[in-house]
Amino acid sequence: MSDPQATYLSDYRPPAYRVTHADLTFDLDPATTRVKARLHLARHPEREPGEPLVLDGEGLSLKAISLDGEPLEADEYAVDDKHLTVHRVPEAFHLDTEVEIAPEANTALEGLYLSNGMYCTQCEAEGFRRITFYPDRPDVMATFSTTVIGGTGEPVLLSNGNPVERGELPGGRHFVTWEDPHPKPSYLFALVAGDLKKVEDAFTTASGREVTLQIWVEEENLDKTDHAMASLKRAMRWDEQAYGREYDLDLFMIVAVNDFNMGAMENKGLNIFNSAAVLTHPHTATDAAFQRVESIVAHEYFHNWSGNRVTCRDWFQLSLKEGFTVFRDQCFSADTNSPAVKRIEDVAFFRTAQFAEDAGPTAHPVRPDHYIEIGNFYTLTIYEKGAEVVRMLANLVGEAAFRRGSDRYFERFDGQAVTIEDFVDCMAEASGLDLSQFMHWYSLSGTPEIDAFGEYDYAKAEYRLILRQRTPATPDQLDKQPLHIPVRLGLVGTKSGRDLPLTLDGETLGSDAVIHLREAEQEFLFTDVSEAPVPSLLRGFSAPVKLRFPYGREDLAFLLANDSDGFNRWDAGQRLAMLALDDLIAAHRNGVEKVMDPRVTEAFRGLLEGEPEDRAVLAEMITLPSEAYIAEQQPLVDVDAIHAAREFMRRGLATALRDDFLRVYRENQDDSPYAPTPEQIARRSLKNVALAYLMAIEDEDGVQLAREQFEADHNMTDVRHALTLLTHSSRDELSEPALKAFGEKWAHDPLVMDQWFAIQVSRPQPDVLERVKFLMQHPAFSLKNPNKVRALIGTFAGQNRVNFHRIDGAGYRLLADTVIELNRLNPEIAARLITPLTRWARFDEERQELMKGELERIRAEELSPNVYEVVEKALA
Ligand code: B3K
Ligand code: ZN
Repeated sequence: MSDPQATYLSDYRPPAYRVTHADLTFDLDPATTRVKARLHLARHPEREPGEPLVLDGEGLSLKAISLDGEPLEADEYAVDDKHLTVHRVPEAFHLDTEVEIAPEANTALEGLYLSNGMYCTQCEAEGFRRITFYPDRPDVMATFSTTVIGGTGEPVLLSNGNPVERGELPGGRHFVTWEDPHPKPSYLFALVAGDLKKVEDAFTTASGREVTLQIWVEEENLDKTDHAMASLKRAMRWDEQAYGREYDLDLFMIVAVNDFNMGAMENKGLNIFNSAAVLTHPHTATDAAFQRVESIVAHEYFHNWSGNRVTCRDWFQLSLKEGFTVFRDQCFSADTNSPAVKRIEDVAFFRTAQFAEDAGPTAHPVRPDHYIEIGNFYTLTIYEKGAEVVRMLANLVGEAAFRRGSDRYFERFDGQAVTIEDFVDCMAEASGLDLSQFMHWYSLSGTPEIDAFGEYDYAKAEYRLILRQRTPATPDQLDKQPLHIPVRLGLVGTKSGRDLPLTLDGETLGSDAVIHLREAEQEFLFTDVSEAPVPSLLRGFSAPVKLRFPYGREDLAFLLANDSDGFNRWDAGQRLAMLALDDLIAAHRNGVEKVMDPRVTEAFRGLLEGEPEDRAVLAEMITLPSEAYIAEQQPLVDVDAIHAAREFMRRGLATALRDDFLRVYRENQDDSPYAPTPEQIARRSLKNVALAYLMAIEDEDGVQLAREQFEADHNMTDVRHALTLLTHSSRDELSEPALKAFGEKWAHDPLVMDQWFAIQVSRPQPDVLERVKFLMQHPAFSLKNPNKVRALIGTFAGQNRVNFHRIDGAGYRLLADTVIELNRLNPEIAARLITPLTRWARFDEERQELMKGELERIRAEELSPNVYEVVEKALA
């Protein structure tokens, strides 16, 4: 398997043959499922006549093949481990093949597999070739008819489109035939068969079409579908209003499965979901899970237009559908919940995780120019940075032109497979803007940095702002050009505390404006600035860059108290905390006494004792930057010093503001029945942040409240938070009984057990590694289930920084052992799991050696292309 070949964007050619219609029949069986395919094919007009037909196919056992009804002789075709080649074919013809596959042996969860006895498929990106021989590329769009034959174990048989026929067959078998009238690429094919129950609802589209909505689950989960259904209906309405997009079939189905590599999949008319991304109940799911379900349901639904009706020409264009669809789901969630909190959460995550990806050995542009395994490119850069790039476009062209551009895009390219240029061209045409420099955002990897300097001239009433941009080299690109960067800003008057009117080059811009940085260095001179300002830069995180400005701590405290932009107020608080944390980290490393910066304490006091405003934003503002974010800001990551500094600050704040935290907790305690409303979620977040501070000093009232909150068992958000605080405390008599009670109560519910695993393995106590190993033997754990792997191993390696980076290397060893085992079972998940080891260059030499040693141990194995690609890059 070693030394797999790379695919290059520059090699793109249209397919030699197109499929106009595919007729499939599945005779299901765990060990030998028979797949018959009749493909109607025709030469692509841009390709020469006479080329052989080459179809993709992996792990298929070919049983029969004929062309236009004539069986082929052995010398008329060839099969290897990746392809079926028919040497001579006419201009237009149909090809019949029959293959056998074994769903029960499929642990990679790509193609057709079994999950909890239920048949399901995952075809994106290249899973369809594990089902039948096919030109498995997104620019081949065909209509599909699919007949599914099952037995008594599969009363429900589903596929894309509408059911058109069903009937009984001999031997207790039965079938359903589905027709999907919309041409689609093979990656959107889906099939589900099993003993499922449904919840049904209806939606009337803007033009009056009745759509049946179904959510299919295992019987015991029937009471966990309300929120997903309500979210789906909200998303359908929103897409009509925000983008003028209606649903286009009579039926829309969602199916929940337990074993799934990702969150969900947007198959046409039949979305398949990881059960964690669809099932909710106040007693089993937290607020965060409710919000995640809402956004994923919306995301997959939005793909119906951004992805399915208009799809990608090739996988290099993946962000065309993913970046745009993430942007769409972010806007939807912002409209449905608190927009400021949504932005804060998204950016906090982005700056931690995507910046780290950009700074590591797997850095790549939003549109990569080559890959070995496309499965490795479902990344934060493609998704989240792709969404930031679309957001910049939306801000550059303005709301109305953005809508005209998207209308144009959907109308012009409906039913086609297109490129990122096609999308940006529509925006350029709709706005009249020249977006050619902007296109660099798609080809540049790494995080651009802006160094900003400002000067106020009192006598001239001028403020001079200088912006310098550069993008540091990444392993894949050494030299980078300047980008077109929209910088939203305001100048906040130090006397008035208000945004000052902005006049730039004689033009009045209002008090909040976007300036365009295009040069490596550019000067902006604001005139008529009536008082000395503090600049509020990059408001709303208007571009995915690192911005440095020599703010003093007083400036930051001032912005935290006065900035009119909620996002930048929060950011000012984070920056202030970061400056103080830097001192504490240095003190820890130098072995000198740590001293709490009173400006941080006073700023937090001001927030807690000020006017009670948006509680959700307040909860974010009094949360310290995460250890992972702090690490991102350091030249060399010292995990122990970061942990010690952050804990010191948490305890310092808790000690100084104990009464405020207690009061805030009590004021926001609420016994009304659970609802995932923004108002309730805000109260719970604020109350729980306050409780976390009290527990940081193991305050007796705090301990008591945490216990009561756990025992009250009011809703999973509160229970889980209390359990986490008890489990992470230093007192075993608090943690052990609660963990035991929770584990016993929820032993039957796999999604709750995932939380139970995650809480335990994120404990700061040094014995946690032994606990991870112990829990890997727990009957509820299985390496074959991606949710379990993420909950236990993923959480430990990704979130328990002090213990994962133990200096004896035991954390690294455990991760590498797991990757080696998973490489055989599920390459996609194995490759993702390696991420923390790939970041070795950020640590001290001793840890670097240990981490590289583990990567080398992995490299010595027989590797899947997925793991091979990541390990090679990490060790390059
Ligand atoms: N498009 C899918 C991702 C599939 C990835 C498979 N390796 C989910 C989504 O982004 O909506
Ligand atoms: Zn998506």
